[in-house]
Amino acid sequence: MIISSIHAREILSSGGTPSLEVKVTLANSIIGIASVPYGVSAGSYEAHVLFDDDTTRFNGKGMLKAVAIINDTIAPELIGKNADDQRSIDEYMIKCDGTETKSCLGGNAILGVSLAVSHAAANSHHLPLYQWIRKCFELQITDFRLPNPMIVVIEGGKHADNSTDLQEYLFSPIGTTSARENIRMGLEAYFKLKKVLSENRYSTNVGNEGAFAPDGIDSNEKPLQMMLEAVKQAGLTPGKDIGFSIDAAANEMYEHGNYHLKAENRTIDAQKLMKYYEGWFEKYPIISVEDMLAEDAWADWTTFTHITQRYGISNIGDDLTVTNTKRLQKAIDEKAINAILIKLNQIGTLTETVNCCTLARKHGMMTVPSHRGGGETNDTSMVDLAVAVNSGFIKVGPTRGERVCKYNRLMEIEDELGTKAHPMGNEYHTIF
Ligand code: 2PG
Ligand code: MG
Repeated sequence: MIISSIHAREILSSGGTPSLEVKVTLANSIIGIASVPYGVSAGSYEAHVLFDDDTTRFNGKGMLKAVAIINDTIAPELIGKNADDQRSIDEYMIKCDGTETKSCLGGNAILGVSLAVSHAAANSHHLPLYQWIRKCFELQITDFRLPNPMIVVIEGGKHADNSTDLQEYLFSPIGTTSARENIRMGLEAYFKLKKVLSENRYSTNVGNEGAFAPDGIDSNEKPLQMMLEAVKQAGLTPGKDIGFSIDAAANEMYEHGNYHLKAENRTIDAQKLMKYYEGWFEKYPIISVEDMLAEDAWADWTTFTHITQRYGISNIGDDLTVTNTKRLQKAIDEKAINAILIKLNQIGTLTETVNCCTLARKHGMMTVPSHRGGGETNDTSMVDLAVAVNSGFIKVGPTRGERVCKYNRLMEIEDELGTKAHPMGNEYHTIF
């Protein structure tokens, strides 16, 4: 399993701006290929994305510097090493970088190599990536509990600035015992939502993630009303077949200690915002919420976790925790969350991502691997990761190639595992 070459190149991400693809070749000629996404509403504590900052190309967003770092700096160091030693390869890159946020080599460069190495090793062992992740990290998990889909259906915030202040409203289908069927139910309700939007005279154009981005919506609650109507029109039972989820990406609404709701033309403090949300918990079948408060508002997060727990709702950290075990440990200590979003590129190596999932599991927390907003790619490693660690959900947009390939991968895994797979369904809270 000796690495014989590592080659990176600049590719285009879903937003039309560059990203990275890395190919690792082993001495036995087996290859592993991975590409790296990045976010639009990235949290401040995420691993550094190394862009070129050369304004003559892609407005400075080129990735040729990261490509050169992989080909000229990282590759010579790793050639000759054993691709099976994922942990030591990742640790070696972390050490070479030497910074807290991977600002020297770039989190994007490091993650590209980390993932491509894992794909090469998995291929070499003739194992699907999810099986290899379990094996190489010696995860003590034997069951396969396939994640439910968490499907973005309406988007706003930084992903569609003409729409709601909150970034994402999602359908979380939980009603069937098949990942494939849950995906189907979620998408059928999404199609009905298009009809409901039109009936309410809203545009059905879409945002970054392929979810609807209704123009000129003047209430952040309105999407929930229309989602309820759509689920009913699809012949499904809200809360039983499909729960609702929200990602406020509240940091983007946070201004000088308050939250600015532009669509509603008002600015409110955290207490009022939490009351506003709680009103929704009374009326709608909300099963999980994410980043409902700013990324450093720790005390408010703790208060909010108490509120969500009363309603049996998962309070998910994303920008708050950035897949970082240090921030997750703080969140555990402060009881700030009870579930965590997982994004490989937030931390920058497969090893640290798996460590974060393991810490979350140890504390009974559901993990939710997620796509990225504007700079997504066709890479499906996040799905294999979700299956490897028995995540409750995977969060992905409803349409567009770079999103549906994640659902297609999940369905492929379900087919492959056959009766060995037990989809999460409504047991997503439980850690298996
Ligand atoms: C989020 C993500 C994905 P972005 O906030 O959860 O939807 O958005 O990748 O833009 O940070
Ligand atoms: Mg988020």
